[in-house]
Amino acid sequence: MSQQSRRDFIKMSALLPVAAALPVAVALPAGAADSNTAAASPAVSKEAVVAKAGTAIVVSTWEHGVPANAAAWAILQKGGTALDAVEQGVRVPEADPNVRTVGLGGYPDASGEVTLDACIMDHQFNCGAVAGLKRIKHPISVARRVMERTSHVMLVGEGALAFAKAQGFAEENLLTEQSYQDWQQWLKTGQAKSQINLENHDTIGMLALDSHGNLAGACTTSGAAYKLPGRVGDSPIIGAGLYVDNEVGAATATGQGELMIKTVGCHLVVELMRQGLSPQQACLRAVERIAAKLPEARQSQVGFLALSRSGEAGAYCLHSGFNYAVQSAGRQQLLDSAYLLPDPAP
Ligand code: SD4
Repeated sequence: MSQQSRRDFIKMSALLPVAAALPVAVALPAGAADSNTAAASPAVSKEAVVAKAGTAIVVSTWEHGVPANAAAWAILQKGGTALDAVEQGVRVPEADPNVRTVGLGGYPDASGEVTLDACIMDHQFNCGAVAGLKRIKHPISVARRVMERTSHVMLVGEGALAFAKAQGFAEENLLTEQSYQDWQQWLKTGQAKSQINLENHDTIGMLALDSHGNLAGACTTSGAAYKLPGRVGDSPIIGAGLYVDNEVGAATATGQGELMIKTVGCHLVVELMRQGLSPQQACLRAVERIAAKLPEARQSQVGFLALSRSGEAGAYCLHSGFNYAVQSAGRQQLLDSAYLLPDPAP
């Protein structure tokens, strides 16, 4: 969604009295992989999104989750693993230069360098992560190699790049002409701080349950636009931007990563599900915790997305404007997340 259309969407949502309580569903035609289809008339859904028992489901953050889910679904419907599905799924926005917050074409840091954060986790607590990775288009696949070929969980910066190159990943320029122009414009405005706000936080987090009953998750981002060089958000941090416990469920997050790090947000969501809350209730409780404890919550966006081991999905966010894509057998949807707080004054 463009910044303008998201602003319009935020304004529009604020006028809908029921929006804070109910997810709004946009049913997509079977096989649709184009976020433009989200313009179809929305319908209101009171039902939890649940996959049929024993069948697969994949969920992911934002509109670019729709084509990402389609790639993941191609694996899941053939009986493939959730781990393969989430890796292949999030590679779609990583490779798309028009997705400005993930992979190629992502917003750079304040020095003009595109640096990427990603992590992946399977159903057996195996996990891998990279942070501050430059010049490699698919950080999620490097994260998987960290998980499978090293005894470590996370590699950062130059070490992560050296590892990626040793693993055969090609170096390439990730700063597209558009991202360069936008960075130049930002420099002219003389803003010293990184920019992350209600319109600028479209990390992809993806969670899948496969037909073998196993969960996996992936999260990948270019992080906060024009961040201080070296800044790492929640997205590559296990427990903050992603967590999977196959006995309970999985959660991923989008938004201002510092808030998820301070609350270990995704671990919190999974632990709340362990106590018996539904995915949506667990996401709500985590958002409420953030709103109660962190004063910056008033001006920041945070969205959690969760999937239980029985295939029920749910989400909650701080402010209006977060949506998520769901794909299960015969069903493809883009849902507006319920939200907690009124939008901050402009
Ligand atoms: C971060 N959570 O780096 C990420 C930013 C983002 O959707 O875009 N989230 O803080």
